[in-house]
Amino acid sequence: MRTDTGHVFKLEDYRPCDYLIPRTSLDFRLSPDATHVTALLTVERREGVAASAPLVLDGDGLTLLGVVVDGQALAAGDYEATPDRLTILKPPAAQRFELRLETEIAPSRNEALMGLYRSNNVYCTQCEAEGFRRITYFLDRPDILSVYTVRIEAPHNEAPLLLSNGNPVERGALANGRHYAVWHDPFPKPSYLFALVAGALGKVAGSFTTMSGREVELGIYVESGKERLAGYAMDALKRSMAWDEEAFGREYDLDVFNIVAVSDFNMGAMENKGLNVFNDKYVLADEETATDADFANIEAIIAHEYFHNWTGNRITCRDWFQLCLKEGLTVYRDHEFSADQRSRAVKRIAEVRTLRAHQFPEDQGPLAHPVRPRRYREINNFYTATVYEKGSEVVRMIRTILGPETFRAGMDLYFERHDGEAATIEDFLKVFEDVSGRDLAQFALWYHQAGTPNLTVSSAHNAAAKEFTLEIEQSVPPTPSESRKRLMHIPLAFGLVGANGKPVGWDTVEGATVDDGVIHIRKRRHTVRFSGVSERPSVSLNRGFSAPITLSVQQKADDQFFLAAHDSDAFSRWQAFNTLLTDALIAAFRQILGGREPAFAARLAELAGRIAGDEALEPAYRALALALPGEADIARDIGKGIDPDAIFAAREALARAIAEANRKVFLALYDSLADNSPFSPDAASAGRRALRNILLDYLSLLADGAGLAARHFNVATNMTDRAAALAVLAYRHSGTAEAEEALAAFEARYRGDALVLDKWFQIQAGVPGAETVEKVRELMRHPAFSIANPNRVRSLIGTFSSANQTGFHRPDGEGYRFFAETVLEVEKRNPQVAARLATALRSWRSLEPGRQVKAKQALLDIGKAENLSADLRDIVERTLA
Ligand code: 0A1
Ligand code: ZN
Repeated sequence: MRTDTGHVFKLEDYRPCDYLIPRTSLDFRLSPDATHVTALLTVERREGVAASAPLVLDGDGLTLLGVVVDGQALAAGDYEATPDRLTILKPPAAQRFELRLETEIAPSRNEALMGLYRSNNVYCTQCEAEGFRRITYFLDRPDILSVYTVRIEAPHNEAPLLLSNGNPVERGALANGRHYAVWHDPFPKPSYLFALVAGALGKVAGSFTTMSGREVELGIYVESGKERLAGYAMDALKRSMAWDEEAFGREYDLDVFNIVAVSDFNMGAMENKGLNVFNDKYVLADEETATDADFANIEAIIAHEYFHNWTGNRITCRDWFQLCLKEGLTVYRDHEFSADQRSRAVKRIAEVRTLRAHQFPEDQGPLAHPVRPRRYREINNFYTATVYEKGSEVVRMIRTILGPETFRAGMDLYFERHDGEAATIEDFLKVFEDVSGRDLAQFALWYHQAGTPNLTVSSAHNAAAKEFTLEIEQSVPPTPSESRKRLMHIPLAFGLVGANGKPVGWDTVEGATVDDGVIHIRKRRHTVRFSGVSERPSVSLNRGFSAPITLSVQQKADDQFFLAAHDSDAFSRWQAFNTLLTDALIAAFRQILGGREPAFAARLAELAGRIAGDEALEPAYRALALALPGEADIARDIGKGIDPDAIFAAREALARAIAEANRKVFLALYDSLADNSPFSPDAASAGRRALRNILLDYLSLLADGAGLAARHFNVATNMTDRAAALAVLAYRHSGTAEAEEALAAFEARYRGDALVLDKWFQIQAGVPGAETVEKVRELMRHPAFSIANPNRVRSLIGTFSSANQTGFHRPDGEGYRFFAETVLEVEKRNPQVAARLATALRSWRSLEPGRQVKAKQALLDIGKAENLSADLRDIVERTLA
């Protein structure tokens, strides 16, 4: 485990390396406890660098067996080796030389799951961000691009399959039942994209003909016997390949494209060139084992990793500060893909919900950082919602500002100008400036400045003068180490809506540039005057969520109700209803804290009923509208003095009020949505299931709710319905015979399938209330649970600490104590997963004082542990700062 050196990496310290490595040949003799790695590196001194400059290579926990330079073994005084660094003190005078390194590593003992490790008897690698240095010494940084040739040797019976990046070149049998394979990747790549997989796996084969007519062989490798579960992933891959050609003109470039699913993986998946490695959760699916949400995630992640081939691999990042260059852009691309494959409006609402749930709290708390950070201690901790999701929103805003054609021209220029390079955010912005002739300097603050901007908006209508006015003021809140903020360029899409629901036009507008339905906010204050507006319109703001901001709108509830029923922009219509729900929940929270019964306006529940039954709206949209803001969303909008029990009570009360007011409509709709047709994971069918399942959630609050949910569970023919019913039983009817029976039946049915059992862990970890912490402790002793497996840890401990507000934030602090102890237990094996878990306490300062003290103590307790990893120390110290 890498302990903290305290070193802070700074963007302004970037310097190109003195040396390059244009060619890398690797030879692996695989063995679980002693894998022998020989690296033959062609090293080139950069023009102008003195011959005396030492060559300093990165390592991490390596055992060096030998160093040879240009065929000569180095004498002891010619180099210095530690497990974490190899320095060639006096490299040869020639500009180019060959360095041969031998190292030995133990994949079976690698529990951090970085570098070369074993998962389920399969050898696999994870090198992003700095895992390659756990395999051999190297210039392990993304601006060192090298052409790799890889030879892998292993016993045939243990590892019949030998895969690496690029195209297969050669394979053959050796003595003693051993065999080998050679792979060559002609595209220069950084070390973080290196991959190797070896083992016994089942294969699903496919093929794709590219736009220029080349045949690409596709392979998805999974645990033997699970091939049937990879069909959806294969289909998603082919659709992704076709979409990238059509939407961005990007063609695949190798003869083969392989995906391997492994069961121990720190993140979702990894875009290694020509050999993507996936967490098996994002590959394996059928109706029996996967929910509709799982299918949608698989489609999105398969696409995401594939799209990295151009945005990340062909054009990579100069340094890790530029991570959003590949991640923000690739998330944007996968969002667009899913929007095209499914319903655009529904997809957009789901994206915004995710952004608000994960990125907003990050941006508003102690871990806030710019989309392109300027400092880091541990890069693993910067694979964040800000870099990914806000990074994607920034790309979307560029498209909004420039328009679709100019945006596409900019992307074309980006691919043309930077192919084969390690680029920066400045390079990316420059292509859009060049194609549009615009200055994006103020816009660039979206990359450089942390914090969620807020717009305060008020409106006035002067009937006599036929003038409608918007007063808009921007502010960007202070964030850690950035107390003063500069004014941003915010593209605010909007519409004026008349009493008949139709758009209201105007004659002239002054006070801001208004262009194609977008007000360009650039100053602190804008008074935007629309002339020729005779009737007072309702104003629909941030349509399509054109900018990742918060809005404080002085708007009458009548206007919100009107927009929730009539806004022609589907996103804003959803937003209007969601704002009404949030406002009602916050009011109820305050009533509860004041010792009163919460009360809700009857028209809110009525509107919920009307939306539920509105056949003009897609079922998936209706389901999203009916989903009440989550407890954490409500907490975020309240801001401080959070008592999660009061929020929970407010939310339950509103759910009950809506259910009671709409019992008949909901029941009739619930019955009419019952579906006996064969299962299909398509978006329309999934939308109908989503609507029916949210209706079940409401109906379960009424008489015989447990019975209804139990019947739903028992007759379910797919995992979406089964898991939804189980969650309803566990959350709302915990401890009843119905809930206990369903939980037991689920466990019995899926006992042998850890991935499915994760849902069972997850549902139980999410059960609201004080008892859950004990239940989670008990489940950690379940035979299917393993603290070494990231999926198990995330399902049980991650769900408890980041999604169970009342359980985790138990007033006596027991949730926090369990959390501190468990994070440290996970950290012993896997610091990266532990650090991610630890972010669950990032909003501790918004809690009410009693819980705040206890949460802080838990963080201090983690911080006191000896030999804390760099990963965990970084999170704990920033959270407490
Ligand atoms: N680049 C991957 C994410 C990823 C990052 C780090 C990892 O290390 C454990 C693994 C994966 C992506 O964006 O999909
Ligand atoms: Zn990515």
